[in-house]
Amino acid sequence: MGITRYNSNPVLTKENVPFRVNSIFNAGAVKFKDDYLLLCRVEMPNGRSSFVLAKSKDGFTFEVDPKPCLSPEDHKEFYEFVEWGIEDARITRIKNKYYLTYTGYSNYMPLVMLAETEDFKDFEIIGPITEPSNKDCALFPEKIDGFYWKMDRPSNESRNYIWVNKSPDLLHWGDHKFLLGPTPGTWEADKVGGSTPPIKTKEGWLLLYHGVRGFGISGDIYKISVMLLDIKKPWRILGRSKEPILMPEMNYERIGDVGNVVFTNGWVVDDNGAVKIYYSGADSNICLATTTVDYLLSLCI
Ligand code: M1P
Repeated sequence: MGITRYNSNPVLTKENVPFRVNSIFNAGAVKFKDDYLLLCRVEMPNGRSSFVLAKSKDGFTFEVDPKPCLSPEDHKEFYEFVEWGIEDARITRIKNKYYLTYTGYSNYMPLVMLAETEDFKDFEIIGPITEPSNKDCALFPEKIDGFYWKMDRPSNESRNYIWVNKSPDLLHWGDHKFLLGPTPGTWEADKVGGSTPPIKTKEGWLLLYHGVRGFGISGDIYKISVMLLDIKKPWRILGRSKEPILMPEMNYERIGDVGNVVFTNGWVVDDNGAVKIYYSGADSNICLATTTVDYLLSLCI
C-alpha cells in the first residue's frame, strides 16, 4: 500500500458548482452523521473566497450545495479581518462540536479565524485567534494535559515556520513552541506549513504538512509530506517522511490557477485505518488520494 490517486480525479471542479465561481479547492473534510462533508473554498468571480459544503455518501462522488454556507459578509463585527476572503478551513471535532480554523484575509494580511458548529448549518464565529501574519492552523482533537493545542504558521517575508501552542479556552494562546522550519537544499527548502488536523494514533499524533521550494520566476512547487508528534509533548517530532508523499505530477496538479501545487487541508480517517486525503491540484480542483494510517506511520522514521 502506498498513496493511490483516485482514478476519476478530480472529484470536483468549478463545473460541479451550481453558481458562478472562479474555482473550487482546498477543502476541510469530516465525516458527519452518514455523510462525508467537504467544506470547500470557492473563489468567487471577484477573487474573494467563501466556503461551500459538498456532500457524499461514499467519499468519492460529491454534490455541491446551491450556495455558500459561510462568507466574509457573515462575519459582522469581524468583517475587517476577512474582507478579502476566507480560505483553507481545517475541521477538528472536539467532543460534539466541530471547530473551523481558517484564514481570514484582509488589508491586515492573513490571520487565523475560529468558528464552531454542531450541524454545519449554523456557524458561530468566535473571532481571530492569532495576529497577522499567520495561517495553516489546525486544532488537536483533544486536550493534552488539560489544555487545547493548535499548530499554526506565523510568518514574515523570509520565515514560514510551524509552531504549536496551547490554550485553556480556545481564545487565549501561549506557551509557544517551535515545531518545524524549512530544510535547506531539499524539496521543502523555502517554506513549510501544517496541512491536516492531527489524528491520534497508537504511536503519536499523525498529520500531513506541506513543503515548498521556490524556483524564481518559474514559481513555487508545493508537495505534501507526513510527520508524527509525541502524544504528550506535541512540539516534539518523533519522525517524518524522508520524501514527500504526494507531489505535482498529473496535468490536473501541474496546470491551473497556480501550477505545480498539491495542497491539502482535509482528510477523513476511518476506524479501520483507511485514509482519504482530499487535496487540490494547482489551486483549481478537489482530488482524492487513499492510503492507510499504518502506511503513513511506517514512513515516519
Ligand atoms: O498556492 C498554493 C497555496 O499557497 C498558500 O499556502 P501557504 O501560505 O500555506 O504556503 C495558500 O494561499 C494556499 O491557499 C494555496 O493553496
